[in-house]
Amino acid sequence: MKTEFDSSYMDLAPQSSTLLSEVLVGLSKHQKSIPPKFLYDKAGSEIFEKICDLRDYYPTRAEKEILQTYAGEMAEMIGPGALIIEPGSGAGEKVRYLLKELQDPSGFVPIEIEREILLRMTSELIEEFPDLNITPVCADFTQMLQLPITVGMKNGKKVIFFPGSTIGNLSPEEAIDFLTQYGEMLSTGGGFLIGADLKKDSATLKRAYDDSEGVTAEFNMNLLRRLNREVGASFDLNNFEHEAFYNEDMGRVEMHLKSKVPQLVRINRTVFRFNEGETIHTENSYKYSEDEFAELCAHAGLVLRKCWKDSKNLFCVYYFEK
Ligand code: AVJ
Repeated sequence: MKTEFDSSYMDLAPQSSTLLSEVLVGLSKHQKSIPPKFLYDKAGSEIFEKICDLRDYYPTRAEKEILQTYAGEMAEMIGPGALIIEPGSGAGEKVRYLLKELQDPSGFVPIEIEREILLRMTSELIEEFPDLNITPVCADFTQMLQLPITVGMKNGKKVIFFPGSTIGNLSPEEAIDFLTQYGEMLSTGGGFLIGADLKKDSATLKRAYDDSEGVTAEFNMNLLRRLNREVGASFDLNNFEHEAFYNEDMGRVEMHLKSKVPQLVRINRTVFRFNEGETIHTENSYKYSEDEFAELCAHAGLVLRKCWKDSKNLFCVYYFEK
């Protein structure tokens, strides 16, 4: 591992005790649930990369088309000397389109929960952009009140890059809180560049989250494997199955792990009972029309400057200013 960034590396990574306590809380609810961020351990992040290449999963392809086509326009709107902050940067594939076009960016701050993924992408970016000032932060971006203060101390124009429809994982209320909180660190002229999936027919959505190759099923089931390994859970993977559907009333795709039989599952010394057909809700993926999304962001005090869509109108990238 290269060490050029060690001096500025910030490690606020959550401990496995966080995983355990959040899972115990989630499984004690009437509708059992586990926060989607736990889907992205090393194996999960790798399976997610595969999802992004699936024919059935359109969002990544559509967003890349948008970035490829319009990164120049986006960079122009952002202007020179901006600090780019990316919560949940993952493998950091998308930010490259932007970094290539930006005029003298003052730095890049990727924030990622998975340390290995974060450090690997940082090493790659250092090779690719040797002049770029990179400050990797290993943290759960949904939990960190410290970050806006730390990063917010640096003055100058900041742009929060939030692609991939990651914002769709949050409920609208949580999304407004997130935008408001991160918006705190923006000075005037700063902004958000956000990718969000558009509303569309439920068959297309169903296919994207229940793909014919079973990769999304594998992604979802990996969570149980992780819990068995990391918090001593006793999930029998043969007794659960992947389920995904578009909940039109809520405007979101839901992903669940469904118990095929009545069963007991142990985590440490706590025993959880599952009825046949009972589910663990593992993820929401909210879909917004352009107007709905602009209105949501307005609640966080953000003004829509411009947005860009792909040629099939599947996905949208928005630029908001404070
Ligand atoms: C990374 C949250 C944007 O909601 O589309 C993909 C995650 N889950 N397939 C999404 C996901 C199942 C993805 N996000």
